Amino acid sequence: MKDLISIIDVKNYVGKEVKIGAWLADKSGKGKLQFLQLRDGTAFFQAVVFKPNMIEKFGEEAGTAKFEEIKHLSQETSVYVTGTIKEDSRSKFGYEMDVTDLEVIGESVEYPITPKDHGTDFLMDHRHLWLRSKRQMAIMQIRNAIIYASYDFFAKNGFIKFDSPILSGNAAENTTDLFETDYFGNPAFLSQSGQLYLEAGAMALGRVFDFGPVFRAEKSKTRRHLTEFWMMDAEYPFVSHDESLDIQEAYVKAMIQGVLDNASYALDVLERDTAALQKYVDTPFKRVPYDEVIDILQAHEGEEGADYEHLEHGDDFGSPHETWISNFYGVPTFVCNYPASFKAFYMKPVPGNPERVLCADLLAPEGYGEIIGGSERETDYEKLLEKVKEQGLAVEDYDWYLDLRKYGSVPHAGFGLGLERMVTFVAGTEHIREAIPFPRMLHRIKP
Ligand code: ATP
Ligand code: AMO
Repeated sequence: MKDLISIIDVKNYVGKEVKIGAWLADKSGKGKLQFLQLRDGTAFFQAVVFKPNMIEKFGEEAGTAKFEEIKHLSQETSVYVTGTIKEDSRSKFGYEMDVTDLEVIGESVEYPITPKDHGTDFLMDHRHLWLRSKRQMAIMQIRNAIIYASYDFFAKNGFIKFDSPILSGNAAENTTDLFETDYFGNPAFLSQSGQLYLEAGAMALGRVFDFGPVFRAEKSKTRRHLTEFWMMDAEYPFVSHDESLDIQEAYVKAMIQGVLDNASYALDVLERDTAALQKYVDTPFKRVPYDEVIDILQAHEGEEGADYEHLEHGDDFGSPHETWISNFYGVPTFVCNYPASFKAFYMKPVPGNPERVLCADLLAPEGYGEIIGGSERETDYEKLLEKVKEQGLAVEDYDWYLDLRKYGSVPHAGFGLGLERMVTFVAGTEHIREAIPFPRMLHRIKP
């Protein structure tokens, strides 16, 4: 509607009378005063209704009736509120409104989510309403700032947006967590990653990126796993593994800076340590070979906080190892050159050490664990064919992918970043379920 302003912008209207479209998040008051907590998706703030002002404006009878109506408004009633903006140093937000008029748009029946504590299952069952809370609004604003910073980074660095398909005839990552569907009588799979298609894109268009939903039938109930999540995938030709890490580091820093610059209100709501975030932007990320990480894990085993299982060289990390490593370094850390034995078929071996591959996982600090997986890709047709066979994949499913190595194969690398893991880390929240509007997990597909 014309002439409405957003709550986040009220700082520009001090001393002026403005109109806001909002919902009533909470209300309190006594005697001649009512305090309304209003929200409009941009921010929350307080509007004050003073009965004598209502009477002065509307007359004794109508003014009293208006004040009584306001006093009895229920939570989540939608309203147009008109009033004068003033600075208020007592509130954290810094501004409030002296109400001169209020018009109800839509009434609200008894609202299930009251400003008291509810259990996680209850909140998840009411996700469509839970999203209206201040905390969820802040997390979604951070998600949005990350997405915009992402597009900005790719645009400024010469990447073309290249859309990979969601329905696919082959696995991209592994064959164990595929969602299968019926495609006119034949099996098809929901995409686990757009990577293989992006490699075709890179050979056609140069630097490419893709942002879309991916699906993994993860039977895990960790705080880091969803079955449907959004992945930022990028692929670039003529780039080595080390240069690829430079790109990833610059990308992650650009996203964090984008949130610091454009979502400061949300960070404030979540009480996120912004000095720590700024440090991650200003400090070089660490790059540590997998084998060195194993040595460090072994050396610290049994110490306080290091109660993870013993690992030998060649073993994969479990969640407790990842959490510990990610705390240990204090800044985002690339763990490089993992064993080929548990990594995907398309990764290129380390020259002179075929048991290790030119890959890296980026672990976020503060115990957040892996946020990016990336690698340099095998470019040789025969070696790639051998890997496909070795991992028990059907060669005929990958003929198109193998073709990419027949017609002008070049060194190339790329990575995939799980958006919701990035959001959880930057927002400083506990569980990945809050990082996406409607989370899909092992036991959750509704609402
Ligand atoms: P993620 O690994 O997080 O699923 P990814 O696709 O890179 O992403 P892997 O590299 O196979 O997966 O696993 C990395 C880490 O993810 C593991 O070390 C572990 O921390 C965690 N993880 C993966 N699957 C499970 C599971 N089913 N249960 C608990 N943790 C898991
Ligand atoms: P990978 O399998 O490591 O790599 O996945 C990339 C990133 O996706 C995120 N992620 C998840 N997020 C939420 N829920 C899950 N179940 C989940 N699984 C993974 C993580 C992870 O780092 N094709 C490669 C990328 C590439 O090399 O280009 C790939 O998919 O943040």
